[in-house]
Amino acid sequence: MSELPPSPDCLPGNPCGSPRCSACTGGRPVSRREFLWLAAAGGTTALAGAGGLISPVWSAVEASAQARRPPVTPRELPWTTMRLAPEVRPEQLTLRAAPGIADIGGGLEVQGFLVNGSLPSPVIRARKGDPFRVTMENQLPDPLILHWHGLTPPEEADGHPRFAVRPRGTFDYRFTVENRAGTYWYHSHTHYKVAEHAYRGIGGLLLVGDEEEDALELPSGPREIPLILQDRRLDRHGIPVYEHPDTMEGHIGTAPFGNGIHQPRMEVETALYRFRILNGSNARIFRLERSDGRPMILIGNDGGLLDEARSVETLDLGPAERADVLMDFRDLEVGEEFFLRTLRFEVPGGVTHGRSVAKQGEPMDLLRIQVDRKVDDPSPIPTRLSQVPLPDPDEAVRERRFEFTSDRDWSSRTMMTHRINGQEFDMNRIEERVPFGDTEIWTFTNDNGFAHPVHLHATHFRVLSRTGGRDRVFEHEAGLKDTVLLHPNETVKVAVRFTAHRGLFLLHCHNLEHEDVGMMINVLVE
Ligand SMILES: [Cu+2]
Repeated sequence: MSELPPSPDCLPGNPCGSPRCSACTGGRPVSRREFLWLAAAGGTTALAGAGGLISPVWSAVEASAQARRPPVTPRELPWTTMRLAPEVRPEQLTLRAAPGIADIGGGLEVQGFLVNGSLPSPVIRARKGDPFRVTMENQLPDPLILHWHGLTPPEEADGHPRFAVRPRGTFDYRFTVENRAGTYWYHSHTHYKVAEHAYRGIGGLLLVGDEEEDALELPSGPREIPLILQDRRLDRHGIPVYEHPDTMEGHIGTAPFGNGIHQPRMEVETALYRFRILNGSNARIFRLERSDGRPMILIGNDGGLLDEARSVETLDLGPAERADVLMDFRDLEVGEEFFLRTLRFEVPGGVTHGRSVAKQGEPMDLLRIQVDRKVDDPSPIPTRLSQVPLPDPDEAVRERRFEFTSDRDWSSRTMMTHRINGQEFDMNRIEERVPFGDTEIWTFTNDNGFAHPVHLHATHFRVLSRTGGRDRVFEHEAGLKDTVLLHPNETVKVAVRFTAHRGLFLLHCHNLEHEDVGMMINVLVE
């Protein structure tokens, strides 16, 4: 293979992460195809490399091993008991990201990118006020930096892509957890690689508790279920693949995954459960409901606990959004089963890529829930939950507008541009300067055919209004949010105030293919 030059954007200590950059790939061209999930052939990882770096390649051995596996249709594969990720504390913690073999259910083991060997990545359980002392070791073939999504650490610990460390590098995170009780998470923020890293398995929940939450005596232990919902595409052997990433809609899969298990199932008692749900998909929006027709009791979202519990029939969750939900199984009988599923919905004004094998808004059963044991559970369902520190729009001193636009661009490598205010992400350019402590009104608009989950680092915002499109603010958008779903033709207004730290942070689309293509800008809080 021919040698590639280093990318001019790739600077020492500031790797660009491009698959076309020699410094980031070990000097050999790396095609998208080489980043497929790989079938595990006899436990070998089949990693080859150049320049001292490892890069996964689809070796002849693996290709033939895969060819021997009989083709399957996803429906032939069983529903497999879902595992829960191991829990770790954020003190003296090492998170090692490396290629590894993971069981994805149905008798299949595949190679993914794992944190501490686990799919999904470990659940980090922290308390407000905890010291957060985490060392990330990067044993991936790519540069890597982790972002603590929803936490508000200082700039140097926020996981800006300019801090990505090269393969075999490490990064130390040191800060104090200042956030309210809530369902947060962590994922790769390596520019150009966010989508692929998430798809291959880098990503875990980060659950913060505090005294206000303790007083509610919410379901815990085996009745608190961290749940990462994702979709992936399977090849004809049932292996997840990340092929032809769709830079228009983003990569939408055809198969449901819960905590890394394809077609997950779980057994429950006749009790009250708490589900900490993350939509960890690259691009798929879920409209969640219980197939048994019973409501879910929403107690929290991106910004932590809500002011009071809300009974909801359905929940729209875009990529990166979270829902903290109580599910009451106490009036079910042993033997009953139902699904947590996503309903069919239309994205008004939405465009579907003609070549897509999967479409946004198609229905899918996500998690099969079976009642296997009768117990007595007197747990109360709390109504009042929390004092939410909301920014007051009447105190706003300034307004800003952010236009999310998408266009075809045949001259670009990705064929598409996704931009904010006409800008494609440049690591070294500051688009917005925001005074620390000021309340502002930010307006997000989207006049093209794709949904954009809009995510802001370093603070949470309050959703004030949505006009056009779905034309309302939903129950699950009460309280504080760090990600808000912007459908085509929608205008969403939020109240924002940065009170945690000054520094350089990000505003971006959390459709991961859109983000990688450059739908991201730098925001300097000063
Ligand atoms: Cu987007």
